Amino acid sequence: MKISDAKVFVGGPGKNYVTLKIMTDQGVYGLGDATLNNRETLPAAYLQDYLIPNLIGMDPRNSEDIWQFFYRGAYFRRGPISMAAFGAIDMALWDIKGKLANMPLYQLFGGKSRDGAMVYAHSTGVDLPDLMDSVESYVEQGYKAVRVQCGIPGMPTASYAVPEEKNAGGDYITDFSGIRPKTEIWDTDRYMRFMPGALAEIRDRFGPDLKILHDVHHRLLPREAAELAKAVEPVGLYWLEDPTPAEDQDAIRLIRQHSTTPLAIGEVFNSIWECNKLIENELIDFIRIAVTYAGGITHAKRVVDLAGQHHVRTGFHGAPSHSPISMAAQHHLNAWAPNFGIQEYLVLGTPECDALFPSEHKMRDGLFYVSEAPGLGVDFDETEAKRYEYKPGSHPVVRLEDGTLWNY
Ligand code: GCO
Ligand code: MG
Repeated sequence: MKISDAKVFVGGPGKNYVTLKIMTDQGVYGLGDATLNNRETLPAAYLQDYLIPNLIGMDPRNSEDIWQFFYRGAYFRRGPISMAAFGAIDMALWDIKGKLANMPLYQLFGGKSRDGAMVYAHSTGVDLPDLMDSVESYVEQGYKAVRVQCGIPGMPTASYAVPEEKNAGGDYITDFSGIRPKTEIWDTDRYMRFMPGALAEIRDRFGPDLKILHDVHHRLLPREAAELAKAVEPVGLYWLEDPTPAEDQDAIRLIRQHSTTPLAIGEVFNSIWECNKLIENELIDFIRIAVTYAGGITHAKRVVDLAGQHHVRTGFHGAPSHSPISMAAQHHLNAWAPNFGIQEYLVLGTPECDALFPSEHKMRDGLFYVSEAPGLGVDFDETEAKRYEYKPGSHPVVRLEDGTLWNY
């Protein structure tokens, strides 16, 4: 059996999804997602210029050897661009494997450990009452877990994941007005004065059962993060995410020494080599890698297995920049993983998105149920895809009030 062709599509409804389709000489095809948010043309070029010409003629069943060929064979290893490109190939090869076996992917991992897998939604508000309304609407829809992000009184601009004004809608992460980013202004003191009390009010209003998550998005210094983690202990957060920039892993040790608040980190990691020490030293509670950015199912599964030996649960990244293809790969891992924790899930199910990526996967009452279709269980409609093209966009950049550049 041989790979006969592979194509890359960039575009989608309100997102630049990078979709890979691998064809075989036996008619079976597989799908992968190489979307690297706001840098989408780069994994697409890596696929087109280097990986696909090597892929043609390979036996698609040898997904492990193909992964090793691209990873070890690249010489310059890792990094988000190459790992997203390998990740898409790997997902597509697992999709083919599942279709050949006529089994949904979770069966190839070892079957189901649960029926519905818990997801969390993003609630956000320009201020606390606005955020409370947003949480309320998710609770009413049956969600068991929500991430809460709130506008900070006196902050000069909206900060991470907070709309500029009420009901602004739109995409709060990507600005599609061009390559040059807009600027957000950040003030740690205002954040630190406000956030612990706001989280406590959310807990009081919604009671003990709701799982509350909060993403600091890399904004604090290690000592500040330890102070926050300690201050929010009475709230009983499900997790505190990315309290400090992920490059400095000793910072996590400092936070850990001062607080028992559960820590989640890893959405920007690309390999096991960035999280093995954090996991082995049991410094984190949740590992946030994404199947796309961490080299596909083959590599992500190694991280999940290592994490399982150290009481670290999964909390795969699921920002809206991931297409339903990589989300399906994660949902299959979630159905299987004995150390599954939670899945970040943003409702992708617009009619346009469903038309482009048809599937039978279902979300109900805050739990995700994978379909029984073979492979990933998601298709890709190439006719629909013709409606979309690449639109340049950017993440915002963050500065302090005096102009110093900070972490987005
Ligand atoms: C999350 C993430 C995202 C990132 C985004 C960047 O927890 O979902 O922090 O919101 O900001 O993926 O492209
Ligand atoms: Mg995050």
